[in-house]
Amino acid sequence: MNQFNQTIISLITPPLMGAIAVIRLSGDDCLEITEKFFSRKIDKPRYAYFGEIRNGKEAIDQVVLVYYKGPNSFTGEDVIEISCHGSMLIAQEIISLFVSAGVRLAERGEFSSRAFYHGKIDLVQAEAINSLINAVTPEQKKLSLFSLEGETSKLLSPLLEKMGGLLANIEVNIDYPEYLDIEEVTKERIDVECEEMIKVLNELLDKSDRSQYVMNGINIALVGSPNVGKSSLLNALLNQDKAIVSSIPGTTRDYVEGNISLNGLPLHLIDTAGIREANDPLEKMGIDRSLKTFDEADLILFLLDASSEMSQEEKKLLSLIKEKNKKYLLVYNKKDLIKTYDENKLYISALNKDINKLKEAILKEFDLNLNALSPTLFSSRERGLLNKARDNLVKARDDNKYLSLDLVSVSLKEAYDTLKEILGQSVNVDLEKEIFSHFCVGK
Ligand SMILES: Nc1nc2c(ncn2[C@@H]2O[C@H](COP(=O)(O)OP(=O)(O)OP(=O)(O)O)[C@@H](O)[C@H]2O)c(=O)[nH]1
Ligand SMILES: [Mg+2]
Repeated sequence: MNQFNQTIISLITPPLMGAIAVIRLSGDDCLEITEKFFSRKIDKPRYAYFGEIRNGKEAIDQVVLVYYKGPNSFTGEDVIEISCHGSMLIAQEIISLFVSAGVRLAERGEFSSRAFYHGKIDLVQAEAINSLINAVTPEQKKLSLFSLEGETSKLLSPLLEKMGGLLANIEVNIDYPEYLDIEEVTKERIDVECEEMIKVLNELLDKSDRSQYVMNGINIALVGSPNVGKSSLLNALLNQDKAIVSSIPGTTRDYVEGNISLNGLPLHLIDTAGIREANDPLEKMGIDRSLKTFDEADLILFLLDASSEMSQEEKKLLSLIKEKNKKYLLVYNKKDLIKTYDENKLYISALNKDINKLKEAILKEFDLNLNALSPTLFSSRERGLLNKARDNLVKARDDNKYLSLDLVSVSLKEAYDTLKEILGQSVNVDLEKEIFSHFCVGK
């Protein structure tokens, strides 16, 4: 039996008291079942009906009800949305009434997965519903909306067309070598086309890498010797007295974290224990933790005291940072204590909250034009598949140098299928379950 035959129901607004709560039903018999409980006949789709939901003779609530006839609905099936008064008791009573009539409670993401199965949306759009719900910055919202509206999926169309065309031509060449009027697919053509497609995929991947900063934020570790002002800088950036500041070196032991939005870019800041040769076991543990933050950081702010020379220990720390191959900025704090400045250095005063130059430097380091965001494949699933498609194309291009057409076409086909998988056109069922299980109930 088709799993979609059964009508499902769920509250689609938060499970909290509010003015209105909305309950959604989706499935073939949702109209028939609703009419058992609704005080009026529902004869027109997309029309708001005001009436009562009744359990026998007893009224449960006055509601406004809209019927969407499939396929012109979110899921592609018949859908009914009931807006009742926002008491969870009322919502529960209505839902129980429908469940007693054979309707099943929807699972997480089940409305969206039905929309996907009925071809209303592709998998990129389905994932975007979730990221749109979770968006907290305008930039995250914008990227999610591009995907939901299908703009992001369109990025793949020219690639799929080109790859499909090349594959079809190769197949004809292999299958019908005797026909002279068939255009021959030369090694040169395969090489040129693969190169072009690899370039496009690399650009998509590069854009996708950068979108991670917008979607997931940037991890920034504040590191340096004790007493250089790391905790003061954290407080200045957060505009809050979060970390303890003192003139005693070794004040911070455990790391202290905080989040800010810098011109729409989410920053996750980690203030760490000052790094030095320490005897105190607690301080040593703190220092070990500081060193671990290096690995998670997208950017390391290496703080120095502008009023003193770089110490041997700091020089060692700097080479350690360089070894990690991470983005880093040398930040000279306590600018207020010096009189002459080197124009190539970045000076701040955490104490005086004189940190604008640092903010500018951080934005420059990531070079994200947040005002000109464009559609991007940003989820980890999409990024993984993009990478796989690119690797397969690289293999096809390399195989083309030594191997026969039929072997080259194997990797090319793999790349083609992988791109289709991004859209959900050749996806396996478990993967979809994995995607939709991250959704909230009611979506
Ligand atoms: N003059 C001046 N003093 C500062 C500045 N920033 C911090 N300080 C002082 O430097 C001392 C140490 O500051 P913290 O922020 O605790 O330094 P830290 O790097 O977190 O130190 P540890 O936690 O011990 O590693 C405090 O007395 C601060 O007031 C600054 O810009 N100018
Ligand atoms: Mg500190």
